[in-house]
Amino acid sequence: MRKSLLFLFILLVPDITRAQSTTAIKDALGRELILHGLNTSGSAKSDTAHMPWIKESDVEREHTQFGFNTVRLLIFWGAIEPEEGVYNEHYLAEVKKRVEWYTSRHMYVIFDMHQDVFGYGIGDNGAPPWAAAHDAVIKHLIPNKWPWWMKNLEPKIIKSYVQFFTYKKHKNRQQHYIACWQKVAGMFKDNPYVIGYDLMNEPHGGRVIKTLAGGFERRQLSAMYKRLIPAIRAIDTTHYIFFEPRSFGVNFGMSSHLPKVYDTPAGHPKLVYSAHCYLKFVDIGGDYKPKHVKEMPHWFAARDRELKKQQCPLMIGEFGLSPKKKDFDAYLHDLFRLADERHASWSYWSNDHGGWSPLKPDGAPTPILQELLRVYPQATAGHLLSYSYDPALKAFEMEFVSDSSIKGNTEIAVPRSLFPNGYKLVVTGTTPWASQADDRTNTLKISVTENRAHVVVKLSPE
Ligand code: 9MR
Repeated sequence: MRKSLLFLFILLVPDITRAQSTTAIKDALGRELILHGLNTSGSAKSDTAHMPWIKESDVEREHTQFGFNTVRLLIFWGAIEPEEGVYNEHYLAEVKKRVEWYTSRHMYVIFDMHQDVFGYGIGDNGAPPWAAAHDAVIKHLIPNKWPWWMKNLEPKIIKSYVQFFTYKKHKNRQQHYIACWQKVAGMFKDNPYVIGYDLMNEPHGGRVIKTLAGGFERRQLSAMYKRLIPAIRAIDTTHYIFFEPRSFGVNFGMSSHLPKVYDTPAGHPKLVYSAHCYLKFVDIGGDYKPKHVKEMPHWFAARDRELKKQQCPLMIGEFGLSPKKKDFDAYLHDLFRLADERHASWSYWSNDHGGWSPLKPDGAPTPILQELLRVYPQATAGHLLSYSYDPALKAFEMEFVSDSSIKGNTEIAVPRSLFPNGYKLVVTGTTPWASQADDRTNTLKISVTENRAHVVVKLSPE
């Protein structure tokens, strides 16, 4: 009896994983997309103009050398609406300029309405000072040398979050937040490479116990999304909406309590579930220890359960660690392997100068960059069944079912520096097929004429 139960379980498990892959982010041609890129950038939080450090040439480098097709671009409510009801048009124009550095190269932009510790003037960054529960810059009770997140325990920060999420009493705050998003959506709705809007970075409910126990996600966060999503849809019906669970605990691998999020109009959801992966306490300086090796699959298993409810693709909107930590490379390998199995997109935290960044202040790579350079299917003209990349062997494999009604090629990112002596390409399962390497963008285009062919693509060093 036991044996037969086990057999049944083994039979069912692959089906569960396969069910996840039926939902995908798609481009205008109908190709299934996988997004890889950087969070750009942490430094913008404290920059006086709220701008990332990058120049256009840095974007060009990401596009042509690193194989990234996406950026998660930080923007801030406090920068957009520094005074109640007054938008900073200059800031928005500067954002637009940077957006176009990416989108003119056909890289995708995800706007991340960032916040940490509620907002400017009170905690760290995000909301404008006028939206906080306390309107003066406060003297922090938590010492600066403590992990930054601990400031969330300060009473005035808690009160600010609680007021923001208590809609009935403080409608004004959310109404302005919603209007701020509508302003952004109005500016970018016609840019096809702005792929979506990440509604709120790492939502937090203020009261830690209530947040952990689920009340915050079940009621306030879910209700906020129910107001915000239709408001964005009134302006823009085409771009994806990226929504996050609460950050506290979920980032470590605990389960989220967020009820199913619905898009409008019903029946054509364009939603992406965007969770952050920071195993405890790797992100605040710990090494990648054997216990974490077990925790990583737990983090993904929690997301699998949530995706069964949410029924949409997964994005790992943030993950990152110091390259000085022991086994940082194993951490990233494990994360990428599990992400690829689920066809999850990702953006690394963060694109800055030094620290956890893939780049040093002089632009030279840190050891992180080497790990982020991967072969992956940026766009699949059909249904992607599986893909994997082994960084030790530099071996890539993907399987997909072709769809000849899609007027576009399958495109694979092949960062040039991975294959100094070139690579071998083997395509099986269909004839005829053709390939074309774009040396400028480091992408390999594969075209298949047959419909519903089960195509296998393998790539390895020459
Ligand atoms: O890495 C960032 C750290 O240097 C800052 O002090 C802190 C507060 O601004 O933010 C850290 O970045 C976090 C990001 O904003 C949200 N997700 C977790 C990131 C790492 O802790």
